[in-house]
Amino acid sequence: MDALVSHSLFISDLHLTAERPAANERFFHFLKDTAARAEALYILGDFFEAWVGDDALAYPLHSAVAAALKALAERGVRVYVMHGNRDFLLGEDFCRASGAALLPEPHVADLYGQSTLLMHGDALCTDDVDYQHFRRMVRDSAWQAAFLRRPLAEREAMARELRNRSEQIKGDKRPEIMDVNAGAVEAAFRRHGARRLIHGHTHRPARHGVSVDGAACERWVLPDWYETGGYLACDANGCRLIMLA
Ligand code: LP5
Ligand code: MN
Repeated sequence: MDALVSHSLFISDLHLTAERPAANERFFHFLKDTAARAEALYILGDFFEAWVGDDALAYPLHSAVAAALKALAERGVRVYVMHGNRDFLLGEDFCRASGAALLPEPHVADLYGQSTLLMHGDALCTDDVDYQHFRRMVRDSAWQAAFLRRPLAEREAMARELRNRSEQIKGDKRPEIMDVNAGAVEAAFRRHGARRLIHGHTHRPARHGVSVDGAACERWVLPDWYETGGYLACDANGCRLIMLA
């Protein structure tokens, strides 16, 4: 994207962890080489592999990531984060340390005159009934307050256990139920009166044309960063999905 044209960037599903240093390095380069030329960077969830509370800012990787975002924000790039299913406990301390503003989910942004609905994407996977049940439990504020009262090491151990269970359970789920439900997508377009939706979570990067009540809408799906990573760049002329080499 032309650096001189005002544009905004969208990323998600980086799953940053000290166990995948190559992906972390790719992200730090992306901030310097690419995001620094944008007017806004939107991080639409699952930025971290697992976030068990803002006291996890003490980890070297987490503080380095927050500091790098802060440096970007101080150069004048607006930085936004949205919760994903891995990092729904990102809170005020993270925002203060990173200079990022937390967006509610869903959020409608005015992108160069085009109303654009932003989501992580997990809420659209309504066929994954077990997951939606689990989601309601962990998004409950009383559940979260009780979880956050536990010691950090205990929360980490629970998150690890949950990750293992999730991987096992996913192996038994049909791939279709882990994708978005077409009816849920249409309902989201309708409810928010948007013609464009950007989300991540499914790790199936693509642009889908969707017709909603006769109106042409588009759904952009962001890539994960396990292998190469990539981002969506939008300006007044539209959006482009760019995979990193
Ligand atoms: O992220 P992805 O694509 O791998 O999988 C998701 C769904 N899984 C999850 C769980 C996350 O992977 C792990 C989140 C770590 C968060 C840390 C903070 C909070 C810690 C809370 C500790 C209790 O979101 C997966 C979906 C998939 O997306 C596709 O959409 O299918 O959903 C599941 O696998 C959930 C199961 O279907 C149902 C939940 C079973 C609960 C088992 C309880 C085990 C508790 C262990 C705690 C000690
Ligand atoms: Mn996700």
